[in-house]
Amino acid sequence: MAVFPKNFLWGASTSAYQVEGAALEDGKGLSQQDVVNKGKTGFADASVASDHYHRYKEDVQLMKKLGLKSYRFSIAWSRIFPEGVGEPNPKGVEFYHNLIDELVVNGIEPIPTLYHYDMPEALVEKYDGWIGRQSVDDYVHYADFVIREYGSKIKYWLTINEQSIIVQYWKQKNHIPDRYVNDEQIKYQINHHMNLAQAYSVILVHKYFPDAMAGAALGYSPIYALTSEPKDALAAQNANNLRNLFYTDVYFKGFYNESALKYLQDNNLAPRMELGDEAIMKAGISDFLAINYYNSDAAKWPETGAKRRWSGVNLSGKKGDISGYETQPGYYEICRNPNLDTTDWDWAIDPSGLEYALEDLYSRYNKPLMITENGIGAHDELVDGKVHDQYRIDYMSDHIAAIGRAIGRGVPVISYNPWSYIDLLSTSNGYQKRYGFVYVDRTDDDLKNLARIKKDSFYWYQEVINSNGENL
Ligand code: BGP
Repeated sequence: MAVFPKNFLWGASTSAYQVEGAALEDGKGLSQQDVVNKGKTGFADASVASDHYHRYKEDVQLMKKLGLKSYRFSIAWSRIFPEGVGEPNPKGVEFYHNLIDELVVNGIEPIPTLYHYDMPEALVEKYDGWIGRQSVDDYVHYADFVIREYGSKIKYWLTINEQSIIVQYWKQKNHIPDRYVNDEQIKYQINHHMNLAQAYSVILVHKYFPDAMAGAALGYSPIYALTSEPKDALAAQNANNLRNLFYTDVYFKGFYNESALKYLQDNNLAPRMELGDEAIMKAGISDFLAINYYNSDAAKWPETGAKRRWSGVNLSGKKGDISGYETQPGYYEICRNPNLDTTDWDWAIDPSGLEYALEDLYSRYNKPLMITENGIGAHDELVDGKVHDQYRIDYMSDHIAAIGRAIGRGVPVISYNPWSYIDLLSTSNGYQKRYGFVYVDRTDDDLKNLARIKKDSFYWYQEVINSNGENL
């Protein structure tokens, strides 16, 4: 049974600072990720990454071989405006024209993301980046230029990548000046500024290119109740409000989820808003939602007297090393789901969760959906010139089957752009955690030759695309 529509956009994803390198070349300014990643010990930084800036033509040829119908990438704000504002950098502007043209000529739909964690460092120095309200105007200046410049070649614009994850891991995803590091309200303030920026970019796409569509790419994990105890069901609902609907309600209704906002207000965490902000959010309603789906979560009712705790991480790649789970007193506590296996980084593997998310989101908002990330981070090994990544094939084939089932029940899914097209700088573990269909021959401390090597999953995905999702 052919469930995937004929024009389904089989694709893959990357982001600028994780793949491009050339961090200070051809006039590019530093981004906050160039700075944040320099501070991580034991991992590569963003200065060379996968050298895509110099090898984009070779990379696009490989994409063509793979059979990609779409490629999701991000535009580095600091390549276009090295100081964040002012005059555009011609070489930076030219690079994305070249990349987009190369994709189009090879029959691959370019899907650009305007912002993927990489605020220009100059604006962090000037007014603390997204913490400062000026960031909204400067983002609009950037987005206005980029949308006009490339818009005639673009059908789908992704506005901001993963506001939810930027809130959850605000210190890793932003260069936070020292004086704010204990101020947890700041993350919701950053998010509020991003909501305005994201709404404005939707408005700009509609203004200049009424036939194009725009939406955010959201890190999205459905949340199950740990047990059938009614209190656990309530906890799961609360967690869904604060971790998911807090974003999607803004994108599609133009206002914050009431339960989540009230909880933040009661705990002095709510964003400060100005008169007229809601009108901006309402004017910039998204055309679709793109989700980055890796795992589901579970929640239970927190114990009386439980203290607030924020999300922990696993930075070792050894199962069980996660440093803790989020607790919001009187609201929810996130916990491990005993029914699911996890990756080496403790991310629960749950294809049904993707099906659940697609159905839930479509029934709430009735807007088309894209999958702009999905995949498994692993310690891939290059042996005799080959990478046998059967675990990646298993992971993706189960997730694609889940998408097929959701489509079969009427959910309009436009694309599948798994993470990642090629190995790149993992946000948490450099080159020790790989995601690509294409192996890049380098390690964190040895650049080697950066050669591109097709993994087993490359050949498998080629056949998936070729059969339009029939042969998994
Ligand atoms: C998403 C990001 C990506 C990517 C991916 C995997 O949150 O949008 O940029 O890196 O997660 O995360 P990690 O590299 O930490 O494994």
